[in-house]
Amino acid sequence: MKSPNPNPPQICEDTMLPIITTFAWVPPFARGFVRDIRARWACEEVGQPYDVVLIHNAKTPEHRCYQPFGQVPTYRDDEVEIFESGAIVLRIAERAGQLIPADPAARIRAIQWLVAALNSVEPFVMAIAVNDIFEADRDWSKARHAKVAEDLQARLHDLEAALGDTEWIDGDVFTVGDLMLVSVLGGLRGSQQLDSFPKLASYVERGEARPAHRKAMADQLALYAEPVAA
Ligand SMILES: N[C@@H](CCC(=O)N[C@@H](CS)C(=O)NCC(=O)O)C(=O)O
Repeated sequence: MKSPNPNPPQICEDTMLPIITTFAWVPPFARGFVRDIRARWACEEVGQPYDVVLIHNAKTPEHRCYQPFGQVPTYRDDEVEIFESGAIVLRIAERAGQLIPADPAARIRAIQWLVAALNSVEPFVMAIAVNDIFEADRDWSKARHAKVAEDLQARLHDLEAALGDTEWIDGDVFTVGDLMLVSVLGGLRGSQQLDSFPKLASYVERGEARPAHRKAMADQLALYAEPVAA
């Protein structure tokens, strides 16, 4: 295995469980939104236990060896160490042979939706979060809100049309595509952005009601309820 990191988190030899790396602490507004939720959720869906390694600072050279952009999550198992939540979810699914159809056409459609979630939907979700939360103190932020919201609404309109009346995005089977779409749309939790899209809103509700999502979310929230260890 090519390991660019001289000090990667070590798989615990007693358990040999995959490791998900995430932040030891995040501000209250970010709790429930940190992207390790995607890896946790995928593990819970396929019944894969995992260990969590907490980091206090992602911008160190050591962590950047592992995640070049100094972000979380990262993931490591007995064969790979990778970053990017999309790649991580795919790895967990492929390793388990679950959440990803065996039929080649259905398989690539599931991957297509995972990529669409990250590449065609998430930028619009992030744009409004960046404008309204991270850059709320800039003098242009309030003026820019309407345009960012308009762009997001247009994208949600198209996504709702693509979903139609199906239970999941490609029919009646829940795949990595749904996991990522629901997770990305979950970034709008607490806003009114889904109010005009009842089908999308129930789709997110269905996804987040899955026991695996509930467990993953509860575990992330429990982590941030704890005082930070030094
Ligand atoms: N495309 C990356 C995005 C990772 C990302 O934005 N992670 C956030 C936490 S949810 C982070 O580490 N933010 C800190 C930063 O960017 O400095 C992925 O999906 O894994």
